[in-house]
Amino acid sequence: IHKSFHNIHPAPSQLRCRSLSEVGAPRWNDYEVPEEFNFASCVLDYWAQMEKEGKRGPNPAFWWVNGQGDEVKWSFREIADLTRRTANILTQTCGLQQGDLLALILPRVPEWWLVAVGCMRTGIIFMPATIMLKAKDILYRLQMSKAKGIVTTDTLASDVDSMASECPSLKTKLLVSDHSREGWLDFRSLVKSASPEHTCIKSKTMDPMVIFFTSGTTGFPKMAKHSHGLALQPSFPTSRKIRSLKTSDVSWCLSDSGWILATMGTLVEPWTAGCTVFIHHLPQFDTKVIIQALLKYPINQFFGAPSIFRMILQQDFTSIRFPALEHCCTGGEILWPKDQEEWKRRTGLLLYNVYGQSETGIICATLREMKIKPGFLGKASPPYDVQVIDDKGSILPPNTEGNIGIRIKPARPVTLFMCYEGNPEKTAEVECGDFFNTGDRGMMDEEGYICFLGRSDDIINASGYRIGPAEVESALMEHPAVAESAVVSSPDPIRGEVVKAFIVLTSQFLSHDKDQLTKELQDHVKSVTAPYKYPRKVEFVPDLPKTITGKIKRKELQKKEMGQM
Ligand code: BCO
Repeated sequence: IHKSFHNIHPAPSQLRCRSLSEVGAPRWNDYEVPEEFNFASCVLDYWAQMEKEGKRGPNPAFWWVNGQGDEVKWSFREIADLTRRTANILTQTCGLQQGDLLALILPRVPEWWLVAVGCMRTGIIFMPATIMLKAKDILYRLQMSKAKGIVTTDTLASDVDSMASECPSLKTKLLVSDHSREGWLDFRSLVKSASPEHTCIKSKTMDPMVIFFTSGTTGFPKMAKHSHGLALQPSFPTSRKIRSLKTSDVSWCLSDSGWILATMGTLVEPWTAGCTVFIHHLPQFDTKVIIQALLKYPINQFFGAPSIFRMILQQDFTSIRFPALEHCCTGGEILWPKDQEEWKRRTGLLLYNVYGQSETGIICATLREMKIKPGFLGKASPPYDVQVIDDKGSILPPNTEGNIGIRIKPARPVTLFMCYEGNPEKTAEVECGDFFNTGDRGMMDEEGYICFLGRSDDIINASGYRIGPAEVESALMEHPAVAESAVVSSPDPIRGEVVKAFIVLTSQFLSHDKDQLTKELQDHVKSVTAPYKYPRKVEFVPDLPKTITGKIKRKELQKKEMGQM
């Protein structure tokens, strides 16, 4: 196990000599791909062994708090033990097998990490999703994926029960709760009695590991399927320099457990470096709680969407010093130069930008050792060769606007998604010559720094959430007041963008109070789909601009919204 890890993994400096003397010259580099890789056995079990040998230091590997005095601290050895137990629950008690799909819909509770790693150990493909999902969203995911299992909490269990008959593939339901529920396996009891003996599968690097649902302009979310190779990304020498994490670091990445940012930023990346993952349960986003946590705990690495930094800066302080904080990193949506300036002025800290997607992990980054260029994402992060391309896939010269593309020919990077599961058309659609077209517009300067210039399609990125307009329009259409709607992005000083709905009312609602109706429609969207998608802005219009064939011209509304018309 250790040999295979060190062959691909640059161990922390104090361990490097030992690993070199053990295995000879390392053969890893930014592009090399081992035939077999499993994050659980190659990385976590390695750190558990280092702990056993007294070579890691006393910091916990996992540190969870909930703000009400509850705290969980686990070492790597404890995580290894608990995730092996989880692996046994998944295979023996639930009867799941390598290649089966499991929906993982939990808030930030410690069990999320156990189930994710338990899946890695068994080859069960996990599908993280936000706890904000509503019944219909879950039904769609279960039916699309033909998931054989689901892990969730009391909040969603009754929704799942009400639709289980429509999901014939669903065989097993695991509940993470302090109470039991009929028809559900009780994870917390099972983990206590499960055997800690388990042999991790020998996964091929290109075997599937995880699926993220990701929104598009049309239709409902697609399933971006990733191999175990995704978990190799933080092992690559350049990626390690993004945050330069070390074993003594305490890293807090504030992402909902449903996004790729959680899988990478709260699990794979920090644990590759052997550092402490700090998690605050934070069921409701609260800026004051974040500030208090940064003041109270020895968090020295902080990662969150730009909106989170902007929301912190909205608080009433002229200057603040977080005692332990050294490095701040942000990504997931646009970061404005003024955010970086303001953060530096008021906290004394630099704010580093990274850029990625559910399909890719991190594509570009401003490494900790690089100079920050305000307004730029940073440079391509290997294994990605990132270029700005035209619509035919030809590379454009520096300082020319085009599509941000990732080279996939002659070789597809191991960390890039494998495909949109069950959707070869959409998978083919995002290929453009020798490149994967991210759908983002950008420009590269002479030094290789890339800047983000917006989406080429209608996807909305509201405070780091990727939202397909069709999903919101379809939710609105369920309300009797809505005859037609068009949903676009609208600029917002804090959230970067917000969802705006242009609505044509049905005749019986024309005389209704507009403020009341706005609130009613917002609440309606929150109740039928994940609430982060609700239109924060609503405008009632007599009609919508359309093409001659009757297609709504979202672009026209969008341009108006951006003040370009
Ligand atoms: O704004 P409101 O208060 O009216 O509504 C909020 C919530 O109160 C509400 N809500 C939540 N759960 C609910 C509910 N309503 C009904 N029932 C429930 N169960 O829904 C609204 C949620 O909106 P929000 O999350 O946008 O707003 P909030 O709470 O102010 O949070 C702000 C942020 C910044 C914390 C949040 O937007 C956020 O976490 N953004 C980051 C997203 C992210 O991590 N993106 C990264 C994706 S991965 C990636 O891009 C790849 C690579 C780097």
